[in-house]
Amino acid sequence: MDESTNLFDSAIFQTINIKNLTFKYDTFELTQTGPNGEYGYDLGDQLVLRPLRLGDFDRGFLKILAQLTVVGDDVKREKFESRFRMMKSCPNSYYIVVVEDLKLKKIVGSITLVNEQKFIRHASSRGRIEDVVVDDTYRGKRLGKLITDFMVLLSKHIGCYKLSLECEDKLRPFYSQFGFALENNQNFMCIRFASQPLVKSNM
Ligand code: 16G
Repeated sequence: MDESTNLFDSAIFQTINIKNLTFKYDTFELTQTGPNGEYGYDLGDQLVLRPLRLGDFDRGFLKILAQLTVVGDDVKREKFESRFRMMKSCPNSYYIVVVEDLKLKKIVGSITLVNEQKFIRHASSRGRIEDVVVDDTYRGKRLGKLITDFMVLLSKHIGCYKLSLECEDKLRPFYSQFGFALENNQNFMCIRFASQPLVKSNM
């Protein structure tokens, strides 16, 4: 693996019909983004959408996650790379897609789709949207909408029987535009273990 290694095979982008996105975007075109002809999408303004790469540690990937929640000062290069390798070794399970500003060589948005393999529902899989974040200074460019729209389409494409996420009350209108809805008689329940830091810290 070198710094250009993708978390998942970008060839899957060739098989996705982006005409099936919920919304229309000014620029959203399949393009080759990596040194070995890996696929991604040109979003205009020198922004590209592509799989997370090992080298994104140096493009501020963790800094952007820290805009969402705690990352932790202990997550240095070695820990990042070992977690990347672990995720990559689980086929069809971790899809992390980032937006890179090519001018600045900086990650400005990220979204994760976890594809949880199941025995139920004919041994299909359940998708979870996680860690949706767009750099504060890139707000207003519809990047949050675009990456979420894309991941909903990707989850359908890989065969998830359902897709879920957790969000604050104020974000419900945002996610409902893609079809997310509260289900009757279902609750999101959670335990927080005190050994983990609970408060946000700046990296
Ligand atoms: C939000 C995220 C979730 C993330 C959590 C982190 C979305 C849709 N939801 O709920 O994926 O894991 O924040 O907060 O992005 P925590 O560190 O307090 O668990």
